[in-house]
Formats: sequence, structure tokens, C-alpha cells
Amino acid sequence: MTRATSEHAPYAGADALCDTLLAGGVEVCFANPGTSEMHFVAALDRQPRMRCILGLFEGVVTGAADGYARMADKPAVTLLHCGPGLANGLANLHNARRARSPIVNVVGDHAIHHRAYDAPLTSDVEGLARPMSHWVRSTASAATVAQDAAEAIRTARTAPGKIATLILPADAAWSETSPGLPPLPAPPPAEVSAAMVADAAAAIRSGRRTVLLLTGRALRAPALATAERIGRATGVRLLAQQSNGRIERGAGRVPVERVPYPLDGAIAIFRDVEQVILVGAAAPVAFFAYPGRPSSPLPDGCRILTLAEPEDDLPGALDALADALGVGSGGQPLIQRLERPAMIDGALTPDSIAAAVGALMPEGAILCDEALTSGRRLFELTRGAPPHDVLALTGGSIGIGLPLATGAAVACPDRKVIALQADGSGMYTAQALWTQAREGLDVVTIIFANRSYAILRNEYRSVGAGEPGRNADRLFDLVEPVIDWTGLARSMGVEAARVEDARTFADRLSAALRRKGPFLIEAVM
Ligand SMILES: Cc1ncc(C[n+]2csc(CCOP(=O)(O)OP(=O)(O)O)c2C)c(N)n1
Repeated sequence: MTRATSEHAPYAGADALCDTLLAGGVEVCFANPGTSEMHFVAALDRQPRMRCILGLFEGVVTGAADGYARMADKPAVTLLHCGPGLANGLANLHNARRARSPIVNVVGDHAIHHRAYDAPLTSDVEGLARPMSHWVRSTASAATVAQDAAEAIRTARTAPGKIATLILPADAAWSETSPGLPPLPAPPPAEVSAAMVADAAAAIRSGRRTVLLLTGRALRAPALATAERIGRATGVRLLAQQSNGRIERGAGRVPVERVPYPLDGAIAIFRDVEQVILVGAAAPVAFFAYPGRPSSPLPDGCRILTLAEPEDDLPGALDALADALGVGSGGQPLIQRLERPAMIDGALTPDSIAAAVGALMPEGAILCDEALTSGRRLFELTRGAPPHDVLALTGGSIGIGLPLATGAAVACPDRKVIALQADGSGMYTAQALWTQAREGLDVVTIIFANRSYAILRNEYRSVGAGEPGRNADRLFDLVEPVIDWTGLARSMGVEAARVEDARTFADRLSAALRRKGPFLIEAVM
């Protein structure tokens, strides 16, 4: 592990960090650095193998690292500046944590001797990091950087994927040390116990109406194929958790429905269900509490069993369950046929947009879904499209869609990324468009410009707050002034078009999908 160019500078803690990251397979650095990180930047500069990508806000940096991890199945490193830089990135680390994405954060901090002076950027970095990280360590000196970095990478790579935050004091980065360590192997995902498999098998054999609730690696095509065999042989119903980091779906794959977001929809889907078997999933809950409504959508008395915890080998657990049930591989699998939706002409609506996406999206597309109220039928209208992945908003913290698409496009340069983006949420991290332009990323962004926080209007009523009046309206409307998304995109180097009817939208989408590079369509509804 030696750096690519030998400058006169001595080998420093920052070089050991960079080399340890590369040796651990971490090859992309999403960054927004400051003064305390300059020596790490210098080490990155000496290491051309590390791809450095600037995000113009830390929420872009962390959201992009999440998108990258979901598609690359390995961590990127983020570079963040002190406590405030990390704090700016926390919301999307929350989403990444819920997606169970592997990420290594490097947060620069003051040199250790400088902390006593309480300079303006001094803060409790560990305290800020802890709630959104599975592992936090402030490295003590240049001599400990490599070991700490190797542990951070191992943690991040531990199933199902974890957030590891390494705090790097400036003097640990700039002081001389010896070259980094070889990677520490991450433990394989745990095998589920024979008892858990036997319990699940017995529950299924009981003949009670059962749902197998899936997430994580259980939503990749091979595991879904196993789940389908179990379902077909036993009558168990397959469902995906409400929001999932990644689902492999489309023509030729096993179709799986998701638990709906609206509580009534979730209650309806579980009506009559007597038992739910969790495969890496959490027991279903209402997204929020509503006065007089239940917190769980499950019927009274519904039993919850766990076949596999999130850290377990989920495909292996499904294989073991299939074996325990004596489910063979014969018969005709229930596979999704290629079945594109018909286009819908006329006014531009969420459905006409989703139908056009389903009709036109290419094989291998990656859909990043932060469409919120405009995306309710998106899943249904893309079901029979060619094979693709869907990445969802996993932690309810809006502002991840554009960064997520950015990171996914870095991980998969040969695939088309389609960002389905509600306008209000898009404004949280619109700067991601600049990164897409600078890196030449192949992302088509569709802005659902309903010019409103539409979901909050519904929620206002659902929680029993009544009808919005003037002040509430002022908090839900995105008019006066209207946001000019095409101007915004162009100002950051992304070509864009505004459309107001379904046919023009389909034409624009089709053209955008045929070309390479970022393009934004502002769909005014
Ligand atoms: C970080 C964060 N801040 C605030 C919220 C509350 N919130 C939920 S949805 C929403 C507005 C969404 O509007 P938009 O993205 O335009 O989607 P629409 O409701 O119009 O479909 C807000 C502010 C949140 N979920 N996360």
C-alpha cells in the first residue's frame, strides 16, 4: 500500500487513512471539506485511484454515499467538516441508516492541542455523530489512524450495512506515520438458527393466513425467487416492508407488493392476516400516530414471528425455510410478464407521468423515488417494465432523492437513473444537480411540480386539525414565488425542459432517456 505519486511530503496519518480506505475497497469519496481536512485532501490528491466528488451541501454528500452504497453494495467514504458539517449531513445519514447502507464517514476536527482554545468550530462531534452511527471513534494520533480506519470499514461492511464515523483530528492527519494496514475482513452475515426456521415452518404448516414480510437482501431477485416458491407451495403471501433501500423488480422477476404508506391501505392489506413472519423486516407500524387510530395496522391477535433479523443471511434464511417445508424447485413460477402500461394523454397528472415512465424506461433503470403524493401509483405502473431497481425514501426525512440518484449514477455508470422527485423535497438538496452536471452523470430527473407540500394538507386533516386556513396555507403552498426548476437546473449546468401536458412530457422523457448525461423535466401539474 503505497501512494501513487511520491512527493517530498512525509507519509502522514492522512496517507495511511487514504491507503487503508483503498485497500478496503473504498474508492469513492463524496466530500465537502474545510481547513481541518486539508491534509486529508492533500493525501487524496496524492492518490489518483480515489475518485473525489464534491457535494455543495453535506446532505448531498451523505445522500449520495447512500445511493452509491445501495447500488454498489459497498461503502463510499464521506469527508465532512467538523461538527457543523456532519450536522448538515445527518438527515440523510438517518435515511441511510434506515436503508441499512454501509457508509464510512470521515469527519475532520481541530488538532487535539487546539481543542482547549474553544475556537469557533469546536463542538461535540462524537455526540453529534452517535445517534446516526453504529460506530464512532475519534482517532488518537497518526499512529492509530490506519487501525481505526480498518475497523470503520469492517463495521460499515458488516451485514446488513452500517454507518461508521471516524473523527480525524487535523494533527493525526498531518503527523508522520508508517503505511496503512491490510483490510480487516467483515464477518459474514449470521445464519439463522434451526429453531427460528422450524418455528416459521411450523407456523406456515398450521394453515393460518400468513404474510412473509421481506426487506433488504430478501428483495433481490434470487431471494425473491425462493420466497415465490415458498408462497406458491404453501399459500403464504409475500409482501415487502413499506419502504426499502432497494428492490429488484420488473419483467422476468417475482413481483412483490409493498405495505402502503396510508394507514387505511396498510390496515386493508393485513385484514384477515393471522400471522406475519419477518424476514429482515420490522413489524409493520403506522408512519405517524393519528388521534383515535391504531399504531399498528395488524389485526388484533395477529401473531408476529421472526425468521431472520436484519443482520442475518436473509437469502440463506429463505433457502432454509424452503428446505424445512420441503418446497422443491418444480412447477411454474409466478413471474412478472413484460407488460408496459398504456400512455395516458391529456393533462399532466401523477398517473400520466408514471404511465409514461412505465412505458418508456429502459432495462436496468434505477428509479429513485421521492415522488411522495405524486408517486402513489408509480410502483403499480412500472411493475411490468423491463427489469429495474427501485430505491425509496427509507427514513421519512425528505431531501434525499436528488443525492440518492447522484450516488446511484456514480455506482452504476452504465445504467439509466431516473429520479422521481417531488418539488418540495427536491428543494432541500437541489445542489445535487450541480454534482450531476460536473460528473456527467446519467440521470433524468422528473420534478413533480405541484407547487405545494401536498402531503401535509392531507396529514393536517388526518390528524384532526381541521381545514387549513390562511396561516396553514402559507406553510403548505409553494407559490408566490413559483420555483423555476428549469432555470435552477440550467444555472447548475443541467439541461432542462418545462412541460405541461402528457404528450409533450412523453416526448421529452423519451428524448432524455435516449441521450447520455443529466437532464431535468419540470412537470407542471
Ligand atoms: C427533513 C424533513 N423535514 C420536514 C419533513 C416534513 N414533511 C413531510 S412531507 C413534506 C412536504 C413534501 O412536499 P413535496 O416534496 O412537494 O411532496 P408532495 O407532498 O407535494 O407530494 C414535509 C415538509 C420531513 N418529512 N423531513
